[in-house]
Amino acid sequence: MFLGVVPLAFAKGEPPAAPPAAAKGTGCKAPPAPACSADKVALGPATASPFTANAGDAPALAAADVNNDGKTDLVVTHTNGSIDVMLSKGDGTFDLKNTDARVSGYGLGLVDLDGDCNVDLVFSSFGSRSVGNSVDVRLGKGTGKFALPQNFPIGVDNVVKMIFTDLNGDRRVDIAYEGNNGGAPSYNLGTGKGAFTSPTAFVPHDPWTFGDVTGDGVVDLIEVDATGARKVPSMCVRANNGRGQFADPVCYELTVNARPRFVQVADLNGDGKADVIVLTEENDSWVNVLLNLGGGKFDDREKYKLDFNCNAFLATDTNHDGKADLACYWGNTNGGLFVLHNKGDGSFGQKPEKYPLGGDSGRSEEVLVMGDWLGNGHLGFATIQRGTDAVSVISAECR
Ligand SMILES: [Ca+2]
Ligand SMILES: [Ca+2]
Ligand SMILES: [Ca+2]
Ligand SMILES: [Ca+2]
Repeated sequence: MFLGVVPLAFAKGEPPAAPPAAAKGTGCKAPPAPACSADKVALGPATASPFTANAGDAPALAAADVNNDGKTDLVVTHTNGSIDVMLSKGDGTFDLKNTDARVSGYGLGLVDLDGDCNVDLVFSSFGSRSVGNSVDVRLGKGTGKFALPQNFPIGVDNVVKMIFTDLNGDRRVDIAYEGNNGGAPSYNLGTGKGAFTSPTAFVPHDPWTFGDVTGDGVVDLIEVDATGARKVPSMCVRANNGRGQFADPVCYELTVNARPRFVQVADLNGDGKADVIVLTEENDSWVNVLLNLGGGKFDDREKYKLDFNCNAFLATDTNHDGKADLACYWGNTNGGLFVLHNKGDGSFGQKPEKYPLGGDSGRSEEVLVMGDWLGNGHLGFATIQRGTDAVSVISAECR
């Protein structure tokens, strides 16, 4: 599991509750208008942005504008229990501040929980100072600083995946997660004030995510069942009844019989219906595209063989045409960031663009996040550069 899905999940979730009249901060401003047309945008080259050295491994990375200046910032967790807040300077470099915390896991999220327009920080705690099976919430002040932690019990230990979205249609952000140390994947509903209620297990097949594929305005549970209960791996929709309870699965067989690794939900053909993309891998990697026909019914229309592997995989609109593209990070010496451009109808016929990131991550799953590092309205990418105490940042520049 990796945490690269988290920022994308923010984008797909319902917005947090409307800010109170006396709200401070400017974080609810619209993002900067694109400074140039998509054909003038060029990604890269990758630059290394150092984080705190010798703070242990950096398992998680998240991106959001934490000081409300229109430029996306980064947060990195360390296995020594501390957190780096990296404020974007707007030129592809960052101002770094290391804060003591009690983290060392993959559970990290940046999301506005209390609707004050300031991004808040959520992280799982484990290790010697942890409060077991819990997350810490630190409410953002909109300046890049965060209030003291509030601790909330969750259903698992050792979180390896966290998704923030609204599961019960009350426009308050909820948290869903899974761990690798026992306990079923669960969710806690958000109160809209930065707190969470008690955990509810929902037991999905892996990989899983959320997206509104039935078009009723509430996110459904999307999972890939490769347990052998079905002949071949199948993408399954479990419709949300609007209260965070999921119906029995309705499944669609994939045409590639290989191990599912990642699932993403995004509109690929611009018809307003959320489509599903499953990345499967055996010896070869395949992108399986399932277009939403409406009412939660799917057509397994296309599959694409990749000549590379993916340690992280995102469906994301890179050129502002309303149709999601695909991004894959392969942490291999021959690897890098690969972007597959959507032709506009949900097909991916063109050769992927490759952006070298340097080094071998040596991991099977990695983190890939997106952000407007320059404040120019265009999204670039970032990932952790293993072994160098740095984040690799690819900016989207207007040329
Ligand atoms: Ca910022
Ligand atoms: Ca907040
Ligand atoms: Ca909610
Ligand atoms: Ca669609």
